Amino acid sequence: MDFQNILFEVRDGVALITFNRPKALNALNPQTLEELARAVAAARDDDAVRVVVLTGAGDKAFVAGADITELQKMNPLEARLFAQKGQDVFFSLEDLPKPVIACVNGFALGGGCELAMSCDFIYASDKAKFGQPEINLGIIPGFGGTQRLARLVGRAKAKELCMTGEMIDAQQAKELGLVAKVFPHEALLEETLKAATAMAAKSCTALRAIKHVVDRGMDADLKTGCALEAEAFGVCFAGQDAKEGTTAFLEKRKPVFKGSFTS
Ligand code: CO8
Repeated sequence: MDFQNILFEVRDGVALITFNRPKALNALNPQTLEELARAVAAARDDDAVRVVVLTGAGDKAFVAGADITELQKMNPLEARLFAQKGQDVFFSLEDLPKPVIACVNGFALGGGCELAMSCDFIYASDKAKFGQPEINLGIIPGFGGTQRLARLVGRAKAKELCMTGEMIDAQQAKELGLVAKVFPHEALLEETLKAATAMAAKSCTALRAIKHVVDRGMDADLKTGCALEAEAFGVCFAGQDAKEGTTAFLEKRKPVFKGSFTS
């Protein structure tokens, strides 16, 4: 695949997408967003990809936001379309029927924080910093930040972070529920890939069902969410993985899951 601003590699069932503009702290320009959209589609369509990991090149940043050089030149219509493009790409990550882990190795600011929040969960380096500093540029988050941050950390804290532009460290982000785990900086990628590879060996039917039910259930009332869960629980039994998992337990052996994301 022909990419200039990202690296895309697949190993042991895991697609690793690396934002690769370290001189601009991996800021998202229109081309990078377009390449991300193509990489997500490639990960979706390849049965060999069972888990996706996003990270940033270099030692300093995951993604330091939308590219401010580009923002500075935009008229209202261009800004509206760029926001929509980013939101569409981030929704494609949420809609991917495979787990997506954000491996946040440094600054995750503005669009970078919004990108990480569109993943299923975030593993962060102890040097990572999170924030929505758009207020300092005279604008607001445009890639879903006002919405996803409020859903993850609560309305008041989200408003405080967006209104002050304050940066928080990985430990604070973990305490707020934004980050799932914090690792020493040097160990982050290895630990994330280890977790991703272990997840890649699990039932993809069950992984897809968990993602679907948690995401759709969060936007519904409890009874509707539980009804979705019961449906998806039943669907798990339509594939071979449920039989394999329960049988392997009773036979005291490791299960071998063969379900496919596309069937
Ligand atoms: N865009 C473009 N270039 C950037 C960005 C960025 N977001 N962030 C850093 N860079 C560049 C710097 O300009 C600098 O380039 P150069 O070496 O050519 O001068 C290089 O990266 C290194 O950065 P610094 O020298 O500033 O590094 P420091 O370690 O001193 O500071 C910071 C690191 C704190 C991360 C600092 O670079 C910073 O504050 N960056 C901007 C962070 C920010 O405001 N992000 C939000 C951007 S707005 C946004 O994301 C909106 C999303 C929704 C858009 C909706 C569409 C309209």
